[in-house]
Amino acid sequence: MFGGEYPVSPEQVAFYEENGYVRFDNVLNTDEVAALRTDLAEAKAKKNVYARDLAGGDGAAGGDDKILQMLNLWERFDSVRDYILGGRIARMAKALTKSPTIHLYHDQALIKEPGPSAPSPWHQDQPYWPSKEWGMLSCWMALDDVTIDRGCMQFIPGSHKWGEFPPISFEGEGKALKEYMSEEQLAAWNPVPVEMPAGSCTFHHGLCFHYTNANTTDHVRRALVAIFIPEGITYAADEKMDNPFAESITSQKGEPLRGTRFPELAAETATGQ
Ligand SMILES: O=C(O)CCC(=O)C(=O)O
Repeated sequence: MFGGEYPVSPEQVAFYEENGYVRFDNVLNTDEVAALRTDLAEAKAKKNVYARDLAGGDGAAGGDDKILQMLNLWERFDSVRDYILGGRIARMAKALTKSPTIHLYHDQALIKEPGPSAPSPWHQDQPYWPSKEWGMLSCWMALDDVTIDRGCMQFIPGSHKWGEFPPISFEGEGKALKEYMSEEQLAAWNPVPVEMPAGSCTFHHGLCFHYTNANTTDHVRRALVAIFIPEGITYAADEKMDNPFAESITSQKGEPLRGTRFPELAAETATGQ
């Protein structure tokens, strides 16, 4: 499980470059999805991972979370480790970014249970990351069939070309992303929801605006996100907000972003492929 290649076409690379996101179907088979679901359930039950309610609730991993976030499951759970270190999605990130190498920044499970659930507000990821340059990207893997009502990803195509905006609070405080946008950008506001079956994924650029609805269905919505660092990304240190991995960062400001918890996942082969 979790080995092998998923081919990325030149058209998909061009779509990603133009729109800031791209979708891939059936990247994981049903056994792989089942194994990852088992790890997420165990992580949630054990509560020994970095876990919090992104929407600001105080019941992290207690069952009442509106958006349960659990970080770096690859360090503790076998299937997530095989999924991440197996490199299938990292090599897809390498193809999309045309980078000679890909390092992991971190993974995160994002779970919206039926019942209490909140939207993930429109935001960019880049403001939360400790990198100076733009170009880091995420793979959002659906571990359930996702629809708009169940909290599938939605994107504003081309918004990754609009630069970096301030971080947005997931707790419903502070300004919404739209309040920072120009008239021209507001006129181009055209959200694209990406409904897809479990085992399919989207990749999105760290500047691409994205959003998910609250889960208003009777079924859980589980996603496993992996965040990647291509070449040419340096550590911004005090220029960015705090991050949960600051202590593991081994770079000095301005050096390539590297850390003890950021393994290399994909690299050039001897033949340059
Ligand atoms: O799954 C969600 O609700 C939000 C996902 C997200 O913001 C991300 O993967 O960057």
